[in-house]
Amino acid sequence: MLKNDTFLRALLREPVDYTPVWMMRQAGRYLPEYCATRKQAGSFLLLCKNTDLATEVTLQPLERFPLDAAILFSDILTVPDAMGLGLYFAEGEGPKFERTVRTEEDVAKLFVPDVNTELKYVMDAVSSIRKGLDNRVPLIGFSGSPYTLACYMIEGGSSDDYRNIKTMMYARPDLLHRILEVNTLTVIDYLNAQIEAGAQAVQIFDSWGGSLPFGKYQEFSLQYMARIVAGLKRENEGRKVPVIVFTKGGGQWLEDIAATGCDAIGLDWTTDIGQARRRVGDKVALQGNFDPVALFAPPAAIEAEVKRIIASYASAGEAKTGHVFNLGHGISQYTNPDHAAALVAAVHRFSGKKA
Ligand code: 1CP
Repeated sequence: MLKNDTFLRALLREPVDYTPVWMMRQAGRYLPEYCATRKQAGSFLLLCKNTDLATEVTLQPLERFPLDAAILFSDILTVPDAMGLGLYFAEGEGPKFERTVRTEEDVAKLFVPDVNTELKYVMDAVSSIRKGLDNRVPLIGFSGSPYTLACYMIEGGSSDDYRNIKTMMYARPDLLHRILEVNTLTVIDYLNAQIEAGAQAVQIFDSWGGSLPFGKYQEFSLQYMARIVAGLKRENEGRKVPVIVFTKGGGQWLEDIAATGCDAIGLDWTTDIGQARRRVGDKVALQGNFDPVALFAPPAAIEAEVKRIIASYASAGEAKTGHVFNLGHGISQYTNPDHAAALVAAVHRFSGKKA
C-alpha cells in the first residue's frame, strides 16, 4: 500500500489534504550528488543504463525534499536510440544522433523497437526504483510524444527553428505521418511496459508540439497522443494509472488536449492556471505551472509566486483537488537546491499540509 498517494488522488480529481508537488527534471545537474553519481557512471547514457545508479539518482531529490512523486530517471531519447539512430552527447552541446530520418529510404528502415530487449534496461530501472521507493510515493513513467521524438529523429538533435521536420510536414506530410505512425506504436508499447514494470502514472512529454501552427498541432501531434491515451493500460495493481499530457506552449489548445481522454494536462507558465481550470477543470486535473526561471529569485519571491498560483487555482473551484504543483518546464542546471527546497516547502505550507 502506498504511504503517500496524494499525487495520484489529485490527478484523478479525488479529494486531497494538500497540493502535491514534484519538479520536472528533479533529478539532474543542479544537485551535486547527481553530478557525483553521473561521474561514477561515466556518462549520462551509461547512467540511464545502469540499474543501480539510475535508481540512486531517482531517489536523490526525494532524500532532500519532501516530494510527493518520483520520476523514472531516463530520457525521452532512449526511444530513437533503440530505433538504431545512435544517440550521443557532444560535450556542452546537448543530445545528438549519428543518423537522421529525412528521406523515403530512411523512413522505410524505421521499426518499432522491442521494448523487452532494446529497452529492457528502462523496465529494469522501473522495477528497481519501485523497490527502492518502498511505497513512499508513486513512481511516474514517461515518454516523449510522437511529434517531439520525430523532432529529434529528423533534426538529429536540438533545434531552434525545426527547419527539417517542418519542411517535411509542409512538403511531404505523408512521410511525416509514416514516422509518427511508427512512433505512436512504439510509445504505446513502451509506456505499457513501464506500467507493467511498476510505473503508477505516466506522462507524455510533448515538449515541441507548441512550435506547430494551429491545425498542424492537431494533425501532427495531438491526434497521435490521443491514440496513445486510448492504447494504454489504465489500471495496474488494482489502481488507476493516470495519464498526463504536457504540450509546452499548448495553452491555447487545452480543450483539445482534455478531449484526448487524458487524466491531467501539464501547463507551462504562460497560462493562468485559474483560467485554465475554468476552461477544462471538470474534465481533467492540471499540473503546473511555476516558471522554472523564478527559482533564481530569492526565496521570498519564490514563495509569492507559489502563493499566486495556488490562489489562482483556488479562485476557480475547490482548492483541495485536481492540482499537482510543478514547474512549467525542466529545472535549470544552475538552480540553487535551497531555492528548490523553498518551493516545495511553500507549496505544502500554502496548501495546508499538516506538519
Ligand atoms: O549531462 C546530463 O546529465 C544530461 C542532462 C539530462 C538529464 C538529467 C538529459 C539530457 N536528460 C536528463 C533526464 C531526463 N530527461 C528526465 C528524468 C529526470 C527527472 O525528471 O528527474 C526526463 C523526464 C527527461 C525528459 C526529456 N529529455 C525531455 C522532456 C522534458 C523537457 O525538458 O522538455 C526532453 C525534451 C529531453 C531531451 C533532452 N535530454 C537531455 C537534454 C539536455 C535534453 C533537452 C535537449 C533540448 O533542449 O533539445
